[in-house]
Amino acid sequence: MPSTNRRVRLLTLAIVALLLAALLWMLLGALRSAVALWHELSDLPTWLSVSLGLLVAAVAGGGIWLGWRVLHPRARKQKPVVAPTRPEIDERIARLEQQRADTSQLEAELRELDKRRHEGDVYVAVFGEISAGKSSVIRALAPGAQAQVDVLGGTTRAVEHYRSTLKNGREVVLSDVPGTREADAAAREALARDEALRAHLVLYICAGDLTREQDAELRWLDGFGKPLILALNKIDQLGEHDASALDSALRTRYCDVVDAQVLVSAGGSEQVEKVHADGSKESHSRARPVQIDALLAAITRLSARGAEALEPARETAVLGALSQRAGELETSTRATQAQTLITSYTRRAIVGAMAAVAPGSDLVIQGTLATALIRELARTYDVAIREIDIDAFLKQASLSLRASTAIVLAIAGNAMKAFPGLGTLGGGVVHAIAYGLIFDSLGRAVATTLAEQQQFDQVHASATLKKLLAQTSGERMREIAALALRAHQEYDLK
Ligand SMILES: Nc1nc2c(ncn2[C@@H]2O[C@H](COP(=O)(O)OP(=O)(O)O)[C@@H](O)[C@H]2O)c(=O)[nH]1
Ligand SMILES: [Mg+2]
Repeated sequence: MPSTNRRVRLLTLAIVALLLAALLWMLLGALRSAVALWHELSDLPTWLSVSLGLLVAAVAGGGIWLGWRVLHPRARKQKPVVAPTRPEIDERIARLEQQRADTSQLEAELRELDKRRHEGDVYVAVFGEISAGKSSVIRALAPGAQAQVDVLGGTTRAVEHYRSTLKNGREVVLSDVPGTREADAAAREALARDEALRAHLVLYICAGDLTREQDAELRWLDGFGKPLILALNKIDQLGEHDASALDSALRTRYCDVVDAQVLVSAGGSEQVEKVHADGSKESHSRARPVQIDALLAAITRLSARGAEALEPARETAVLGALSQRAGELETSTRATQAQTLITSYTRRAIVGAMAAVAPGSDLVIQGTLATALIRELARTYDVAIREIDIDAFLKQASLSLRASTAIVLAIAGNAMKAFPGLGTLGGGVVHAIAYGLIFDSLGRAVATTLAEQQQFDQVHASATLKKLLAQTSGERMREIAALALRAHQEYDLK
């Protein structure tokens, strides 16, 4: 007797063969129509056949072009950043403060925003890879200026500010984010990005073609709508021909992104060796010639409108970044609040189980307690939740729990063996730990759903609950065991 498997395969083969035959038939039909059309066209007057031919070519060309555009979407210009208003940010920070979140960094950023607005200076952030020549550019633009070190936003890493007067008399503050060690590259980059957001004008220094990351960075900076200058440094190293080729390649790529592109040679210094007549050698450092006139002109032109006119784009950038950071703080604050709730209810569930005169052999969720936990979690996450949905969810959870009672009890039993001290507490403790595991899992499952979906999705919560009940990582079980031990001690004292 042929197996069902074989029959299914034979049937599939027959269907595939039929489909292929149909496809071949259609292709032949299309070919025949095309040949017939060709004959008919050649009978027509020339002007008509040429027009029809052109029409067919245009339709075909259009189709190919459409396909190309769908497969190769053009790199779009960065969308402008949408920032919240100042009162919105103030309100969110006040709310976070009420929830005892650490808002000191956000407040420091707001203070810095206000401080720079009141000062009225034009801030120019000098941005670029390590060794691109940022510090050299600053030395060339502001010879002799002393660094003022600012510690911003509570970070211990510093941003250096150099005050300088341009040739047109405009006073600017140039900012540099120093750092040379690979180890702190990520922190330095984050600080440099924040400083670019706080500036009125951004000067992007590169010393060669841009990498994919630098390209993304430049486009990201453009999204804030502030004047952006791309300066290709170290052109003395490139030679005239290569410098001009790279310059025009960058111009083609970034004409929509930057407001000015200049070639510079910031100088720096080099070691030169002098050979004396007696053959002895002497080495000394020599300053390279500086070429920054085009850069000076670009900064002068783009800062001509003054700090006040450039302020709105700066404020948008800072408020946008603040909004994102406030969002991260809101998320972590809620997670902490939810965890505190879950721990407190898990403890209550454990105490309840220990106090029960005769724990049942089935594990049924303690309904009142579970309802209260879910309601409090919903309040934490600002999600409206209906009583009827909580009831339905708990009913479903109890049913699937009943089916896995043996597993949960086995896990609790293993925890007892693994954590010294629990074993001596007696039989009821296994149930107490099982309840602890159930409440901890229930709370985490509901909190995850609320956090990820901003709504109470029962199906998602049930699936997460099942996963968490089976997942008994050492750390979680240790916490639950510790709660059980403490609850037992307190319960015994009564
Ligand atoms: N050849 C050449 N070297 C430069 C130029 N500008 C800077 N440098 C050198 O590049 C290296 C890094 O410069 P630096 O300003 O410290 O870069 P930063 O890390 O971006 O601040 C130093 O050795 C400089 O002397 C330039 O225009 N031409
Ligand atoms: Mg430097």
